[in-house]
Amino acid sequence: MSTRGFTGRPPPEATRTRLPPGQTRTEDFPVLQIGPNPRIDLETWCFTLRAGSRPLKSWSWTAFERLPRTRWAGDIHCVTQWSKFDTRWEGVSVDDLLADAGVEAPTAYALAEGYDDYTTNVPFADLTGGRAMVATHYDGAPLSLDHGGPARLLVPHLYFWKSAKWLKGLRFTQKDEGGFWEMRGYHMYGDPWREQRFTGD
Ligand SMILES: Nc1nc2c(c(=O)[nH]1)N[C@H]1C(S)=C(S)[C@@H](COP(=O)(O)O)O[C@H]1N2
Ligand SMILES: [Mo]
Repeated sequence: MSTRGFTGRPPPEATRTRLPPGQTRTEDFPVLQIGPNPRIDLETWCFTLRAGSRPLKSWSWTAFERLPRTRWAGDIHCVTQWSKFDTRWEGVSVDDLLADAGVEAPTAYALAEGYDDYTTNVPFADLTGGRAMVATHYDGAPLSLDHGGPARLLVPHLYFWKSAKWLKGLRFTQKDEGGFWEMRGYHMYGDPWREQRFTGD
């Protein structure tokens, strides 16, 4: 049986235990972003790890494609109150990126940066230990431009604004520096289970 559409009935127990507080399940995959889609050419696409302004390592698309692959399936939660269950992703784990770069995290914080100049901060511990990837595939197909292709950050245990689309790089920062939404009132961490939507939550 499908659960399409809002019926006005409370969600079944199985759905309820998977829904963080204040969230509603959606079957769609809404597209949310601050501006138009950037133009990205795989020939010039480049992903860079930086410590402050110092580049640690860059990968071209060809080099990136040779990295070990990781799969993850599970639920994602947007601060605008939709959750989507059983999403399937594939990409390169941040652990494998660090290993390939031959570096250890020089600081405890990171800023993810998109090709549209969007930024969002995530503690580095939340990006490692298999908890985050640079996703290139969704549901078995290359990630669409609308959803952040060719590569986006995926940090599914935090609200989805932390999953920066059109990822250009990760920058280690000395302090926990707020990104685009964090500077505009969103929570610095963004745990959906603790309903950390806004500053002070
Ligand atoms: N580069 C970039 N990444 C971004 C955004 C953005 O504006 N630019 N918006 C964020 C927000 S607020 C959300 S809710 C999700 C939406 O991802 P989706 O469009 O794939 O659902 O992307 C996040 N990542
Ligand atoms: Mo969002």
